[in-house]
Amino acid sequence: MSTSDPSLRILFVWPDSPYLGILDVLPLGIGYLAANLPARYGLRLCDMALRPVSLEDLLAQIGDYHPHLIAFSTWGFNLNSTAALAQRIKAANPRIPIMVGGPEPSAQGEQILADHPEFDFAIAGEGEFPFAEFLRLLEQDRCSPDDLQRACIPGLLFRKDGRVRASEGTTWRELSDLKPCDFAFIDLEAYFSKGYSYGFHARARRTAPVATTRGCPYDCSFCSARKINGRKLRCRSLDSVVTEIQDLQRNFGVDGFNIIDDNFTFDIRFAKEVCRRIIQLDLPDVSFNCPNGVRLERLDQELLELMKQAGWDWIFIAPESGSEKTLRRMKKAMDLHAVVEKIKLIHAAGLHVFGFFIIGYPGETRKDIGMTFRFARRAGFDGAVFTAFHPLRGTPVYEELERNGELRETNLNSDYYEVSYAPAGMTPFELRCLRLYGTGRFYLSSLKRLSLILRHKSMGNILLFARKLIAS
Ligand code: B12
Ligand code: SF4
Repeated sequence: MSTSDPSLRILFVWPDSPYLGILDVLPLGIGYLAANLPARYGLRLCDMALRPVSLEDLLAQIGDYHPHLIAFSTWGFNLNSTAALAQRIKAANPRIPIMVGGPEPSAQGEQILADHPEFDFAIAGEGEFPFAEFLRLLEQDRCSPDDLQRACIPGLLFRKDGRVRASEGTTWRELSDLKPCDFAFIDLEAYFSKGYSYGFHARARRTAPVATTRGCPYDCSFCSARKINGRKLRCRSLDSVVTEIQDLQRNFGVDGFNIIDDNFTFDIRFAKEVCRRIIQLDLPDVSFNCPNGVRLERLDQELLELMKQAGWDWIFIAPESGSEKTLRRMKKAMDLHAVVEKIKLIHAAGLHVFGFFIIGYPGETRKDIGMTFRFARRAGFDGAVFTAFHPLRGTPVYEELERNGELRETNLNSDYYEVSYAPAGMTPFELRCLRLYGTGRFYLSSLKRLSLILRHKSMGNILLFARKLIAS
């Protein structure tokens, strides 16, 4: 990727985090940015989650490489480590600008720069286009606040006269020209050798994420995906999806593909075409999974049969709650009777069904949580996970809780296993106990479910998950 005398040198950093222990998140954002930048730039990645790097080593790398920009990819779970590293880098190298992008800056918008003087710039939303635009200016030494204001790079956040400024416009573009993630740059092979594996695959040894669409038109009040990818569903070209799958299989030996779209089946015709093209590829011994879940109202018999034929074993859906009251509050637009009917359809296609549920949503009582556990047990799910509600910045429910002074800030920069919120009348400890109880009862009340989960090849992941549930 880097040339011998690049016009710009960019050092990407993917910081480690206590919530990244099971290596299930890849620095995909960095892989996409790298793939979509002009070849004349020199790019390096310091992946501190993959290989332990001390602060001294990082500072030495910076001294050696002399980057023109240091760029962090930042989620909520690594915000603390990003900020701590940026402070130390700034103290040692005050002239090197630091930029952050990713889910957390997208969710926070201007607040990320207001709270963190150690970050010089941020980009909210999809990064490929605005980052390339920003680097074009940096290359020409035109990054003064006036230059940036004039340039109007969508999603860019910067400071002018001590105030945070945001450029107008959305960063969401059609995906026809988007190059897929550069998996060699993020060293997928090294991730495999460290045991990276994600999703529910019966046989796969090497799994990789593939995105076929971006965007989600739904309004779930706990979700911040819209802030990153917007509401309009945009599809990649079928050819580029198929080529990416073939390349991953040929170059990295990938045999388990995780479609990580927010809403793979939203455009049901597109999803069917993807499946048909996968079937035509006739790849031996590969499996597919949608580990983020799909909207069940966008599933029909034909699609389910195509998914089965293409290599899906499990369908993940996210009813989130068994309480109609909570579902209304979540703006989930989910009909629980329809869930039961769709589960029958999924089973009829020879597929297993896994459910995601949230407990402890604002306004919930023990009765609501009990309804969720009962619904999960009785609706026909073969597997389920119950996570405690985690308020994410940039979501309507977070803003509502903040407005009402209901937010007990415990550890928001963490993952869903950490119980960082409990609704009025409950404690985080009680929610932890309820989560264990609900999970235990779900699996122990059905021999079929228990044996299905115990026989599963992803058992290593399941055990790690169970350990997290108990330890948190
Ligand atoms: C697939 C997915 C996962 C996968 C992992 C995918 C991976 N990267 O390997 C799995 C299922 C493992 C996962 C796990 C979690 N996830 Co998740 N996940 C997603 C999902 C659907 C897509 C993420 C993704 O990889 N997209 C593709 C890449 C290319 O996008 P990206 O990283 O955002 O990068 C783009 C931009 O952000 C930006 N960008 C990124 N970095 C940088 C850097 C710079 C310098 C610039 C300029 C731009 C930039 O440009 C990139 C290209 O456009 C998003 C929702 C969404 N639509 O984003 C939620 C989402 C990111 N996840 C979320 C959460 C909360 C989690 C968990 C913490 C939940 C949990 N179980 O506890 C865990 C992570 C912790 C853990 N250890 O398990 C939240 C994040 C909120 C936040 N502020 O951090 C999201 C937004 C969903 C939500 N509920 O709102 N997730
Ligand atoms: S939870 Fe899923 S369906 Fe709801 S808004 Fe987020 S991505 Fe869309």
